[in-house]
Amino acid sequence: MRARTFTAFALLASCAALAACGGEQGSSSATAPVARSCPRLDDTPVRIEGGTFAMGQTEFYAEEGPVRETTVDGFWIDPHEVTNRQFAEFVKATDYVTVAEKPVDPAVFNVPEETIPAELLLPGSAVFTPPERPSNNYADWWTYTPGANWKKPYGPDGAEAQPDEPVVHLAWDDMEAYARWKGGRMPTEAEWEFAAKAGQPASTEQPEEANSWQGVFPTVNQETDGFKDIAPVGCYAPNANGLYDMVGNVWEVTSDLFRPGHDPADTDNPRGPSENQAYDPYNPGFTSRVMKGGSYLCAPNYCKRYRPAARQGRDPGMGASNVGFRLAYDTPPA
Ligand SMILES: [Ca+2]
Ligand SMILES: [Ca+2]
Repeated sequence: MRARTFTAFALLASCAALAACGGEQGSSSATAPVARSCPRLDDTPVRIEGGTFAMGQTEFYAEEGPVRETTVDGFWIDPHEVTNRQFAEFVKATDYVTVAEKPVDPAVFNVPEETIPAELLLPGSAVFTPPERPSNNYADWWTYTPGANWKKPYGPDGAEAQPDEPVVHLAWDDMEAYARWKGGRMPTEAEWEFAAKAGQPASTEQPEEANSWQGVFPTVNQETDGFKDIAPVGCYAPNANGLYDMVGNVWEVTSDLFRPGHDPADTDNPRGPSENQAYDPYNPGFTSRVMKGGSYLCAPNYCKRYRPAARQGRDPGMGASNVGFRLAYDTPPA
């Protein structure tokens, strides 16, 4: 198992990327919370026929452009984010222990061991902890929390992970291990975005049918979409491909390495940049993966990333309380 590849600084920098960017203030109208029904979903992967689509978007953040016609071959994809129930089946069958459940190797910090705060060496993960006062400093709302892991997504004193909620706090190695066991693989960014757009025009508004953040992030969470934190999968209407929560709820990690912007020439089943070309300005010195679609922390005043084209880099060495995934398949799973 590869050790977590973060420094204390990189931890915070990575967390910035989870909900980052945009500076303008705004607010959502304060309407009554919507009561959601969340039916138990079928886990059967959905066939996505190959096709060509306009990948990327240019109205929001530079890292999402340019828009270019992109072709993707057919594949299958999970209808919803991988859930705690599904991940628990994997753990039960394999006795797998996730990265967040293991002590941290001091060597990964690359500083004298005596300078490392002791709590950063305990097993744990990054948890969103809303500040009491408005802030534009991500360090005010991300906390490395010993004892946080996929079973305790809000930390040891928080609620238990619920079976039909998306699994979070996984590192890249954990996701890959699950994929191997399941007979699937991580989707490419192009596959994920093609499946998420589902032939619809590029969206520009905060969607009603997604778990995002209404109110002024990070202090006022109006919960008008029915959920303050993570929602079970399937509480919002599926997209035209029958896929749930592609936008919002939790970010979804893909197989592509991250760099800001798309290569305009790489349009036939693109798989992202090479390791030499990859670069994540929020996480310099590490090779981040692309994550897609925003999370329950995306708000109009801070992170308009509740869209299929939205993308940010994800430190592969550790998870967070708003990052999950779903699998793609080259053949229909048995
Ligand atoms: Ca919400
Ligand atoms: Ca999602």
